Amino acid sequence: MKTHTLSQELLRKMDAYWRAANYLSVGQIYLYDNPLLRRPLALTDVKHMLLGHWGTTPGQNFIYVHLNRVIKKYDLDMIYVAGPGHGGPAVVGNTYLEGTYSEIYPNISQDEVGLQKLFKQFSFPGGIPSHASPECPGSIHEGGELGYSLSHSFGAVFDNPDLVVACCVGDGEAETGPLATSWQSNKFLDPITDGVVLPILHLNGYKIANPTILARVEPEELDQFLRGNGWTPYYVEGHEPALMHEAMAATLDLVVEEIRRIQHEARVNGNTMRPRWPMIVLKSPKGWTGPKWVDGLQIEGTFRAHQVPIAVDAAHPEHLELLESWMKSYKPEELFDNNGRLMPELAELAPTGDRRMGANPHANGGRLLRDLVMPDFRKYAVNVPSPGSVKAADAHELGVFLRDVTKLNREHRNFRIFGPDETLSNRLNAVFEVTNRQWDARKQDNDEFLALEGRVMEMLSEHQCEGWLEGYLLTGRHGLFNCYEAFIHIIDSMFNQHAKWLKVTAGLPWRVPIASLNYLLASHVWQQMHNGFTHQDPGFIDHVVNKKASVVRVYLPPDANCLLSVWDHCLRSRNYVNVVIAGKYQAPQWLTMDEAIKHCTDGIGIWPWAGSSELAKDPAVEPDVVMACCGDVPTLETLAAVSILREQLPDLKVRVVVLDLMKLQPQSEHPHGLSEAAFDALFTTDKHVIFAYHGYPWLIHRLTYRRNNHHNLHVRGYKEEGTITTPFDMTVLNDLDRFHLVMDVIDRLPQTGEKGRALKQQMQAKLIEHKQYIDKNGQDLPEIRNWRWN
Ligand SMILES: Cc1ncc(C[n+]2csc(CCOP(=O)(O)OP(=O)(O)O)c2C)c(N)n1
Ligand SMILES: [Mg+2]
Repeated sequence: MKTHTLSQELLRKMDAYWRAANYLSVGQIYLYDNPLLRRPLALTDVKHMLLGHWGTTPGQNFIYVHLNRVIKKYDLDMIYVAGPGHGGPAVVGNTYLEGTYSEIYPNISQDEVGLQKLFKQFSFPGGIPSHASPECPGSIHEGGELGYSLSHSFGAVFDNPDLVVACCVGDGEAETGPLATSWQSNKFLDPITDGVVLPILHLNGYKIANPTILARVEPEELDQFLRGNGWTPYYVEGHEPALMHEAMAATLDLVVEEIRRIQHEARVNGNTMRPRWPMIVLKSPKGWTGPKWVDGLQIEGTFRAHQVPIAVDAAHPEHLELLESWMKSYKPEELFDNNGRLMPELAELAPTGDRRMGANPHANGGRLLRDLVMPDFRKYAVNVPSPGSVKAADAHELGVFLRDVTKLNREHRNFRIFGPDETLSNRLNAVFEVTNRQWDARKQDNDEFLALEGRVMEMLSEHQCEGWLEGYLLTGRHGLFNCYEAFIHIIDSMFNQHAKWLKVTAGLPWRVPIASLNYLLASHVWQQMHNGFTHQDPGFIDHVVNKKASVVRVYLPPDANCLLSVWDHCLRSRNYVNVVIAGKYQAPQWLTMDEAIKHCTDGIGIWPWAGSSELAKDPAVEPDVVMACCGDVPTLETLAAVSILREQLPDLKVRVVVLDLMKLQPQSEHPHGLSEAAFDALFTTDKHVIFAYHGYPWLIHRLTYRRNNHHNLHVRGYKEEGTITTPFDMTVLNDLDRFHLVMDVIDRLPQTGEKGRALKQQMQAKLIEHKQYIDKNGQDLPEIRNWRWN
């Protein structure tokens, strides 16, 4: 290792800066008052509840001060991602030292008063969380739930050729599934048009209570593992601060120069061989510089350093002294002036302006967000001369629209489509007329649509797709994730975290809104005939609606024109999670574009042409029954049921209501919710409502239990019956088919009398005929396949 990267003077100052960050970190975890220890530490200066994580923090402080040096030396555009986000004291402390914290929160000033508030607010009621939370400037990654740091980092650097994301990966975090596979993201990075991720594997040896795998395999195995994933690792190892500073500085210089060399090679010399990007393995003790032994147990360098290493309370008076001498070991009098402000000679080590990692606009992506150039979605309308007269594959029609969104924004490089492996099978094939899948591994004859640069990102890891997209959005760009409905559950938890992030940022005026996280679930539960039961699961909706109504939107457009209208809206929206579920097979089209726009704007409506003509003629006439539906397949079955009812029981007055899910909630719970009066006007207060729904039926009850007519609401939906079978049989297995819906009406309306009973028998016979036919022929009855609304 080359020595003397750092002059003695710089080394001394950097060490002091690091000590200042460590001092602030301990202060945040422990102190209620007496922030500069100007008087002997008393128990009343210590918080009652001691919360926070020390173990990871000194290592992250060390990384941060060294990143500051290279940012200045090389004028880097860099942000920091804290994989072990529980190192909140490090990122809060460092953004305070560099000045961004006080700029955003003037109340936390750079003086003794501000220091006291900084310490007190941490993990304190009414204060800030202990993680790299949205409140922390410079953060795009909370890191509360471990595993997504590299995915977020890669998402951030796509289409940001000058950006470097320094990503601290916890060695425990590295054991998670998402992180373990995210090392492979380097096969998707274009060295010309994308920036670069610098992973820093923080090999501090431990998790909460266990050693980590990567710290306990042979060094050679670790090296092989990282190289096997395509990285060139550089090692910084030890615990002696002076030696470690020099080693880290020398390594960072090497690594930055290597990154520049690779980029120059690709961008100037045109060498597009996939580079082996550099990374750093930082092997340092967990809880470095903290208490070595407490009550006869070793702390520093063990798992015991993970959280609060010394319990300071009335039961342990001697621990107070331990804490005081620990804090004093950082020599605060050398670090802060009389007013409690960082010494000027140290403050100047930090970069300035937007180069400070806490102030870098990429970490407040809304600041950089520009609207997409949008084609007029009306131009992509399916021509629908009369309801049900034509068929189309909804997702395919959307693909043509997305193709042009891709094309129109190609120059701005701010729109991408993410998905595990399904852009084609989800019928978005039109996008490949204008772009490719981005891919930087080897290519062979017969490969399709692979290129070094492309707007479509496909890796068979839902975690990566989600994490990349989140990172892309958080840094101010746009995109969507297309996925099988059943397998989107894989990222349930990541969705949770992103929705939480959005909820919190909405309350932070300095965080500028970002583009919405858009899901297209185009291979849905009713269209998995060939894949069967494992691929049939509409439960993501149930999961999503648990989240704040101000954040989540779920759309189940009944046809292609509605789907286009919905996507036009989603791609323009901000700070939401939009879940859109759509079919990908040929299906009847119901609404003209004008009708679709009106329907989608209202989110709910009576389809007068579908219901009894008496009702259409005179709005004052009350229906006998309301047939409601939500989703493309339920709408088809409902309309087919209504056509039977209208023919067989012509006196029955049937109203058809088609709606979006969010409409069902009370207005007080969701901004899309219907008022009580509007709900009653559509669903009546006393008539039976037969409701055909795309997903698990109980959700409809959950959303409507307080509505007036709830006791008359009868919901059909997916009740976990599935297999490889015909499309129509899927609905039969779950009692959602037209014949069951007709029988439901008859069962609920005794006034249908003898005619009703006869029709019910006819329906039962139809179901038997259906079963016999598919068992023999392996496809649906011709009258089902060829059914048309008329
Ligand atoms: C997905 C997930 N599982 C479990 C936890 C609980 N947890 C918090 S910190 C931690 C250990 C992390 O170890 P490491 O990544 O090595 O971080 P460090 O040593 O830097 O603290 C665990 C298991 C979590 N936050 N996220
Ligand atoms: Mg660790």
